[in-house]
Amino acid sequence: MAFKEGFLWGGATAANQFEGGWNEGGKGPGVPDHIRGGTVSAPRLWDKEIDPNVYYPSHQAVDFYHFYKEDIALYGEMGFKCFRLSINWSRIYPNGDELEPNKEGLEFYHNVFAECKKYNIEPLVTISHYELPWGLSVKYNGWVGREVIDCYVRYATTLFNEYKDEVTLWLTFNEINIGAQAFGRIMSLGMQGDDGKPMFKLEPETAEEMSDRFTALHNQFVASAKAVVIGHEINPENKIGLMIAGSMTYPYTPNPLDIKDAQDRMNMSNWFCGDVQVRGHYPYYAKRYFKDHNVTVRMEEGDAEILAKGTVDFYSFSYYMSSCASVDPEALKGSGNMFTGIVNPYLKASDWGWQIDPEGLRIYMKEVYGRYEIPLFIVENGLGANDVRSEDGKFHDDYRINYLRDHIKAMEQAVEDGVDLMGYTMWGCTDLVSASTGEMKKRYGFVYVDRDNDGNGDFHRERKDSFFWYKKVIESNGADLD
Ligand code: BGP
Repeated sequence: MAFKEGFLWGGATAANQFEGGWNEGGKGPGVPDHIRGGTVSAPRLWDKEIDPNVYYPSHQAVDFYHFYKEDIALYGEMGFKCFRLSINWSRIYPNGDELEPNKEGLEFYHNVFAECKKYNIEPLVTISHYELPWGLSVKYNGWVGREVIDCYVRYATTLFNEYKDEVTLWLTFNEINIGAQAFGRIMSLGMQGDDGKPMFKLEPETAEEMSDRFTALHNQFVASAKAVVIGHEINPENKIGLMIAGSMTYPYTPNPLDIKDAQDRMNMSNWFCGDVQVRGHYPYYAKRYFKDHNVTVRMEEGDAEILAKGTVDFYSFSYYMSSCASVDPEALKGSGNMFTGIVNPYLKASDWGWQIDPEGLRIYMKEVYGRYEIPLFIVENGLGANDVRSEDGKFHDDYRINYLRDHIKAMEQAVEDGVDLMGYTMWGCTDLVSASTGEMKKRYGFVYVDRDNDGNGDFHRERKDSFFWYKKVIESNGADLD
């Protein structure tokens, strides 16, 4: 048996894509509440003012806020050991900088954790998953403002104290390395955008803009490190992890220049944040990168000590796809999980153009484990697909089962190779809103939700074929993948 006893099988979600109830229970607006839906070809737009006549996917999302009992019961039925969710920061601190939390918001998650307990499901909580309170975005240009560190620390401390008896597994930030890329400015760093313009900045950044962005990311590093220290003080049982958008970038050819290009990309888009958060200091290659791009990161005295003290307990990551790097300007570009790269001729792509690469998961796990030697946790993996109801009225998502089976097999091999893996939470276990495109049509779930791209549907839930398959996988602790 490859997977150890107590292996944490489950599913993963994020409040802004799942929860809805955007202005209920005292919740304030968050950055995602200002972002419209889109598609691959029509990027999501960022609005300074919320337009009451426009549909914003996060406002209702798939209404976990009202369906949480039903959703968690379905997870119980599948036998989940673990449920990854994020807490919506502006549900707890509506504007982000209040001194006292919103009691009704705290109560909501007590109720959620009580449901989890009924089915022996362990919650894994992301403290911040692309959900900065709008108030902090406006006042400080998001994480660019050093003040946001204190707001985050107050928020995280509230959570550690409040849920001390309910939660011991935490992630400080979702996919923190998205902030190391220009497209992470709004979504990950909560910075202000250009009114009515795409949330993913398409034009190249100036050196000044890059300096702001890397300062914002630095502030997240400091905030995370502080939270790790406090979280351990409040409850020594707490296990607090980082979370990286995991990516494998292969050299497109054996041309040493392609190899160096792939290495540079892996360094700044993947390893950089992990190096800071696991090793407790900036890696050597960051200096050269900052110099080449005229970037000045505004750090303060004492930050280095904080980073060194607040290193994480485990390395969690999302993994969907891989890509290639090439210095050849003619090489064909593909689309992907916010990272784009060169198309790999050995791989097939999903309907959304993400290149499917289970073997890449095994390679990635071995690379990460060799580098850090701390436990890994796969907290996102899955296939976004357009599920169509069959004539018999059901959802026969064998393509999803195939994708998941191949990835679980690869993960099993990595464990056999000697990698220490804590668990696996499949992304979007209940259909939810896509982060990159804002679509509902791009579905990941074991559970179907009646909701479309324009906000129509009554939210009722249905089990897909993959639901019954995953139940068997969990029951057999990964031995039965048929
Ligand atoms: C990750 C995010 C998730 C999730 C997932 C799938 O980057 O952490 O929030 O959405 O990607 O991406 P998408 O929703 O764009 O298909």
